[in-house]
Amino acid sequence: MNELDALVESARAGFAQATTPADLENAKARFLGKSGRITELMKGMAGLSVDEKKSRGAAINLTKQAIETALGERRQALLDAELQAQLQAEALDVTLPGRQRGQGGLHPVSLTLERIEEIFGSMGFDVAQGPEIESDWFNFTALNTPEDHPARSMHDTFYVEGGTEAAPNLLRTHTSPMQIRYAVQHVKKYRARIDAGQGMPEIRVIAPGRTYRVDSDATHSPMFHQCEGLWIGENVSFKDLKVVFTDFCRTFFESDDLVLRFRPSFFPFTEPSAEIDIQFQTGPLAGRWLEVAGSGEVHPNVVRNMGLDPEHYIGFAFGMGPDRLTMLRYGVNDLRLFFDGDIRFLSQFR
Ligand code: 2U9
Repeated sequence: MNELDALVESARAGFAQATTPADLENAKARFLGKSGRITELMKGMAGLSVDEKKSRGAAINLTKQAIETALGERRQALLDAELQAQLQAEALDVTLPGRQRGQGGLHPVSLTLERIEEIFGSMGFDVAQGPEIESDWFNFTALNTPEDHPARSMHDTFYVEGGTEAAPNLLRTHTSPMQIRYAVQHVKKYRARIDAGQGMPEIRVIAPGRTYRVDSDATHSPMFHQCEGLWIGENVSFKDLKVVFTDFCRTFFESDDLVLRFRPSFFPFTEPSAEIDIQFQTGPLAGRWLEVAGSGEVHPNVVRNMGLDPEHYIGFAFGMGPDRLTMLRYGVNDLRLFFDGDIRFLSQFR
């Protein structure tokens, strides 16, 4: 290989070693720059004859062109590599699923509460909401619950700071205290009319909401929901309770042939009292008696605590667990699923 061919080879090797455009410019300067190898060769022709200059000059020019071609190829190769790297770095996987805007939905128990409110609303019931931290008076005493009743023990009820020993504060164990509050307000509003013997509009209210008891297993959660109802007037009987609650259950479960059973029971705040069982005639739960609520005629002492004369005013009350109604409606067998917060479970109900 002659000296000029060797120079082209050495330039190719130099360019190949350059891995960045800056490297390549440095390599270019060594061969094609002002004091590079080609310039040196040109200067070396000074002592040659005219003919020798002609042929040597032509040979050097060819060499220079070959080096420039090699430089151009390497430049392009570096640009291609840079583009490839950039494409790879910014690669988009168009097969990935798009980012979805999370669609919210109501909790299944909230759906049940809305349903209950709508059905009782259509029967003229007001919806009352109020404090979850209650006084012992509203939660127990006003509801005719004796001082030594086991529900008042710390094993069953969460007591909280802020009260006194004589009047402790607690997390309400049912929503009945809200109905007492509602009834007391109502009676206050119509006091003059009541005292004048003109009567008052009937009290018709439901109280849905969170309640708390020291209890935790597959069918009990320390926080659970309740919805209680109250209808007080001058002539509201157990028959009215049966009609109202039967209508509610048939509408709620969308089952016209649903059968109800009122089983004698006891609650301090109602007398007489009854547990309410339902029986589906069709579907997966058909034939079994399922307990859904407690109920009864409001105890005279409780009517008196509303500020009314139990000789003139009477009515019924009931209490049910929307969590349990939701389980029955959707066929869910573990209450805790509702409160674990697993979105995969909860999003199935919207
Ligand atoms: C007032 C007077 C009486 C509400 C009632 C029940 C019977 C009852 C339970 C059902 C399942 C609670 O959710 S549960 O654990 N409730 O059995 N509740 S009568 O009685 C009242 C309410 C308000 C002023």
